[in-house]
Amino acid sequence: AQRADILTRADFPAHFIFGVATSAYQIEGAVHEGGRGESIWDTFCREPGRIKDHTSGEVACDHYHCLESDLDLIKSLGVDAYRFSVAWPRIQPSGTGEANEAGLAFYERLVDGLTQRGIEPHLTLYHWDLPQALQDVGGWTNRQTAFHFAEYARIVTERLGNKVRSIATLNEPWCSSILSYQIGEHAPGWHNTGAALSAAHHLMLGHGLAMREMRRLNPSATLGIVLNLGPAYPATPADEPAARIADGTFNRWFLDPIFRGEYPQDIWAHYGAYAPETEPGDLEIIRAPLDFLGVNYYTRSYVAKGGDKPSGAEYTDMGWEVYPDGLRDLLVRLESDYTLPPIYITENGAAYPDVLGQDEAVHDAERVAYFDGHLRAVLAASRAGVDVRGYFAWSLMDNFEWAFGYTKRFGLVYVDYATQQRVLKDSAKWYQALATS
Ligand code: GBH
Repeated sequence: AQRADILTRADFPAHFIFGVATSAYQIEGAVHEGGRGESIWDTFCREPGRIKDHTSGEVACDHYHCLESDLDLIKSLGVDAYRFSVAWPRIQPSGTGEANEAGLAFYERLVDGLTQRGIEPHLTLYHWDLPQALQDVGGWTNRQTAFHFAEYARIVTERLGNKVRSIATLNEPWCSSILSYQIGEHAPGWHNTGAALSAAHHLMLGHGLAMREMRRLNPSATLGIVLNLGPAYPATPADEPAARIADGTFNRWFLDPIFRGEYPQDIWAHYGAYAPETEPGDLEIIRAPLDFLGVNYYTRSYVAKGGDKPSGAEYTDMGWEVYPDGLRDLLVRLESDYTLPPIYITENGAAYPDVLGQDEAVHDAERVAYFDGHLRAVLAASRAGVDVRGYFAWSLMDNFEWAFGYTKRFGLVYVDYATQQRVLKDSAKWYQALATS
């Protein structure tokens, strides 16, 4: 539960920023407007059995049309920063060629609207909505996609580079490779380990190429990447080897190329014939120096042979264990194992089965406790010497939760999808009190 001693800004390092985050496909809707092309998520959502409630992001939170009032909503929370993503198919409807002016203009309105309200814009280039036309020629398994991504990054940076506080290349490349091409839970829904590792390599190559392009164009920009990370804990000493593999495939497979310019040898051997084809020079490109690392943390992995669960654990509506100490341990370990730039927690949050009460309120005490616990874990890491500069709650509002459709609610703000009414949950009020303390 939430502690009695209330967190305030004074507990955090000077200039620490509090923000909220979203992504394009999860909130925008308006998929046929402004010249937007199709993305792999439009296709995926039409395939039977892919999305739990058979929905899609076609309307979502209708943010595309509610932009001005959503900007006011963000402002009302008193936060310093807003993290959003740009939909590649709004900028290049078929993934290559001429920029689509209406797409650029939409994000320029968003960025200007934030700045006018005194909120820092933090832009993510790729939060999973690959143009379908690129998927038609193999998606991220096609090496050319990395070069197309760098071109897209150039277009966005030319227009918005001077107006945003930071640019992240990719959100969670583990999800857009392993979860998408091996586990098949996300678009394009493949079940092919070799393809997934080739996709992961091309995502990282695309990240490196985009970094190079954006640096050239805008040497003063603040550039980085967002990784989903989580420590793996062995249940018993006998589970240690399996935990090393879990850590290696989830964390080190991405961290090592980006921060050391090499793949982890134990996991390369573990993948055997599935290991990706690389070209000379790729890892030099991938290890481009970064200005920040974005860390998305939701839960830990608990590695036990019989699949046992940790005793006394609590779980969110996703079935993910609530384990704030994992965030502290992760940050401390990152700082000791790698030479890192400043860190931002770019996502952290929890789904709970919220209900809008007769009192027009949502009493989500569990979510408040989740945020409180994880912010304290950030503080513990910061006191242990980790350079954490900010925290973005996931998410600003309830939205399209990928394969779970609208069945899971992660928002600080409740969305009534029938009316598009937004209602501040108790957690939003709690976060607002912290941000304005
Ligand atoms: C983020 O992904 C996304 O960036 C965001 O768009 C999304 O809405 C949000 O999380 C909530 O899902 O799957 O049981 O093995 C987070 C994806 C979640 C993947 C935790 C790994 C580990 C637990 N990660 N998951 S499990």
